[in-house]
Amino acid sequence: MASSELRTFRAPTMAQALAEVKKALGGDAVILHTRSHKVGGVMGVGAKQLVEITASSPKGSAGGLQVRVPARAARSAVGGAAGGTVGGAGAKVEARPARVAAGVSQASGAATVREQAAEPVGTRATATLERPGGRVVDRLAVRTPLSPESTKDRIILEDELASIKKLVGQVLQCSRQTAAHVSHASRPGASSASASAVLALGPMSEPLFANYMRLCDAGVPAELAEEIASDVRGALTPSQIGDAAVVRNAVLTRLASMMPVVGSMETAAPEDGRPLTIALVGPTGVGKTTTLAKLAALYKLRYGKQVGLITSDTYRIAAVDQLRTYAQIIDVPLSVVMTPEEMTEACRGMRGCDVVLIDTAGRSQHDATRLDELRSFLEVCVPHQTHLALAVTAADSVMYRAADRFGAMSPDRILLTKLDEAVNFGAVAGLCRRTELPVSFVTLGQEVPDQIELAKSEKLARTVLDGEVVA
Ligand SMILES: Nc1nc2c(ncn2[C@@H]2O[C@H](COP(=O)(O)OP(=O)(O)OP(=O)(O)O)[C@@H](O)[C@H]2O)c(=O)[nH]1
Ligand SMILES: [Mg+2]
Repeated sequence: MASSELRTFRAPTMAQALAEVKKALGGDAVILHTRSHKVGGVMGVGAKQLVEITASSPKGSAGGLQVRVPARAARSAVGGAAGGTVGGAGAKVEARPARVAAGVSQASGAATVREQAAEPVGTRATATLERPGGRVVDRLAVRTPLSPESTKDRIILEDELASIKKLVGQVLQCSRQTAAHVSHASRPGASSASASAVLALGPMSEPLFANYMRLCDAGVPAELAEEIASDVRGALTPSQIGDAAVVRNAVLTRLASMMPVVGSMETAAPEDGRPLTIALVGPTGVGKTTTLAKLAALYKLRYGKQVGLITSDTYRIAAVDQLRTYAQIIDVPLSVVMTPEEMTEACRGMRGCDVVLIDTAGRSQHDATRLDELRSFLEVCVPHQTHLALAVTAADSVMYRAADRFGAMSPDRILLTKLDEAVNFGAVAGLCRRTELPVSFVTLGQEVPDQIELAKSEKLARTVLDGEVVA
């Protein structure tokens, strides 16, 4: 190629320089060299970028650089065109979209600039540059500006942007979920097994994920939260799973189903002819005596039943006085027993009552001897109902341990106390799953005879999910 056929074009941008090339040498001009450098300024300050292209007309291009663009890169660079693009070693080529795309000049072995039909662009690609001998000399960054000229281009570009936005959103959500899972897994009490189970759940819709995290924050055991999320995801359609209200309802329903309740205050006389005999057991200070007084008042005042009270709590000095005061206020008889034999006797003495309520001494779940002793009292009075009273204010692990140890008393229901003081309620779901027992009552304050309610699954579920007692 004669040097007289070479021409050098300079412009502030590659696009402008290419335009100059095309204007002077036509669309089939061969690009032999490009470079960009800064000119002017003082010690680099105020210098301006200058792009320089050395090109020749097609007929004198045999010694030029051959440019090969991988098909995929070329497609993304020119919106589907299979041709290559232009440039020289280390060059950046900015071509006007849909107008200038590049192709490999197979015949000449040099890079050429060609006019192409309108092609949507807006992406970036790299091209491998080879000299005619096959040696790779550089990679070419191809960038096309986001300035679509036709409506069609704009629509395609908008579509592409929308799908990129969606993809980025999914990636962000995924990483948020992973981060949340990891932080959840690193909380005290979260087992590594449950952490890996959480991760196995995979991406969730935003509303489902929010509810799932709420359950975890509320203290619902991880495996139950996962079960709920997984069941809800399986039960809802793709459009429902994105609807916050639908997801919340589904989560509440599933959560409620995990917390069965007794549902009514039994008042019918038992078939064995004895008075309906109800015992309350549980750890110290959970509210057994107070709740017993509330129940006594309910049976007597609301249902007009003949009520008798028995207490075996003679360990705490004020315990008997406490119950005696309630008994006097409600106007019901009270028997105090110190041994199982006395318990048998007291039960016999209450045969004329409709309902006999038995208060027991609070026991530490760690005190096996005292627990055995308690059981010996219960064995002789054979309650029709044994409520395991647990304060929701206790740490989850304490409640679970208490539920395990008091299992020896054969409770047939759980009575939840101090909901008014609790800050989260998720352990209730764990308790129900662990014990497979329904909840009988919830208590919501110290006042006798008020502040006791029959437990309702839906209310419990909302209390758990929202973190506050539902009125
Ligand atoms: N905030 C609140 N306090 C309660 C509730 N129930 C009971 N209490 C209070 O809890 C404290 C202990 O109540 P008790 O009824 O004596 O508890 P207990 O389980 O009988 O205690 P022991 O017999 O010592 O094992 C008292 O101050 C009660 O007023 C409740 O639902 N909410
Ligand atoms: Mg007591």
